[in-house]
Amino acid sequence: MTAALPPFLAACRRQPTAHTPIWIMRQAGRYLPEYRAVRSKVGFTELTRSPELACEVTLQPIRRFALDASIIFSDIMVPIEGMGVALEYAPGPVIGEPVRTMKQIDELRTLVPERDVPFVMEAIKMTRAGLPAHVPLIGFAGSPFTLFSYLVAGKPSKEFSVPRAFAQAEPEISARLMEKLADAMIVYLRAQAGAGAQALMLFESWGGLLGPSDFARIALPPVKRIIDGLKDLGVPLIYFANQCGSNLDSIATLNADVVGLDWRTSLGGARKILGPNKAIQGNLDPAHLFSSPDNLRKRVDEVFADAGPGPGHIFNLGHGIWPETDPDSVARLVDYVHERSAK
Ligand code: 1CP
Repeated sequence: MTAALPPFLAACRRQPTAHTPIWIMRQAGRYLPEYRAVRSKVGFTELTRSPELACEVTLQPIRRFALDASIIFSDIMVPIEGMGVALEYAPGPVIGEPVRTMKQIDELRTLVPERDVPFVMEAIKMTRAGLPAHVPLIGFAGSPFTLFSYLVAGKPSKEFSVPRAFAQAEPEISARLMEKLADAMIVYLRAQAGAGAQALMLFESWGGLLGPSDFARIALPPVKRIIDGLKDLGVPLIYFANQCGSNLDSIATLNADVVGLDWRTSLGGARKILGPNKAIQGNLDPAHLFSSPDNLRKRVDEVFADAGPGPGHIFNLGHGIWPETDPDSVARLVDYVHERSAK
């Protein structure tokens, strides 16, 4: 007899669950005093390269809250450093030399995860061993367009006008870079699954900057390549589509199991476009964690009402938790989601 799937994995497969599972994007991070204590001793890069410390900060939110999933502590730029790109975190990624020529793309090292970023797989193994059985571990990577945005811009940006202009001016160079990134993320995510990651998530943090036709032409093909390149693993694939409410028609064509949505996008509306074969994840506004306990419950009720009664909803924020958030508010959120959805 096989044991019942943990609620998070069951929801990824749109199976009924005893309660709606919840986890929180950036759940390991600066809003937790215990994370800040670790960070006061080591830099961010060192933290990502130490399996012991990455494991420790990954487990911190799991010890504190009744979360239904864990996400390995790392950053979307870690494999990019593994491909030979020098960068610093300040706190967002700043690239020594932005990548804008075919020559630079050709010179990017072909990622061999076990050689170039072995500490990520070590951290996954240690964390899996330290997690309770009912809390699955999520591995992740950045989407090619999001990674391309940082590589071409060279630093974080609100509008990413430089990479967006570059994608128009240099479509062949752009497509080649994103294709190379897609191939690297396929081997990277496969290695994470091999080390014990039970679901894999792609962060499309900046694809929402593109209008529907550019999104379909530029951002979508390399994502499709990744998802099709992982499907045989049999682990749930989550595509976080930040601010992509206008791009759901093309996202519906992906073979992803779960689509993550931000708070500007209606979960119910998205379900209609995405169809019955995809679960949804989201989408409380991180600002709502600053409201009174009563109002927070009302906002959570609204998310549930929007998502509808069917299975296949994973509760989450619509984007990463803010560093100023009170951890007690997170505890109230997690407990209320469980209580309200208990069957
Ligand atoms: O000072 C610090 O501690 C560094 C801040 C920080 C942290 C905590 C960075 C730099 N990265 C992280 C961890 C991180 N990054 C996680 C941890 C796992 C968890 O969720 O608990 C994850 C999943 C990421 C992924 C990531 N990095 C994304 C995609 C998710 C999203 O929020 O859209 C993006 C866009 C990045 C780039 C990045 N790295 C760091 C920062 C501050 C940023 C954002 C920069 C920007 O705004 O453009």
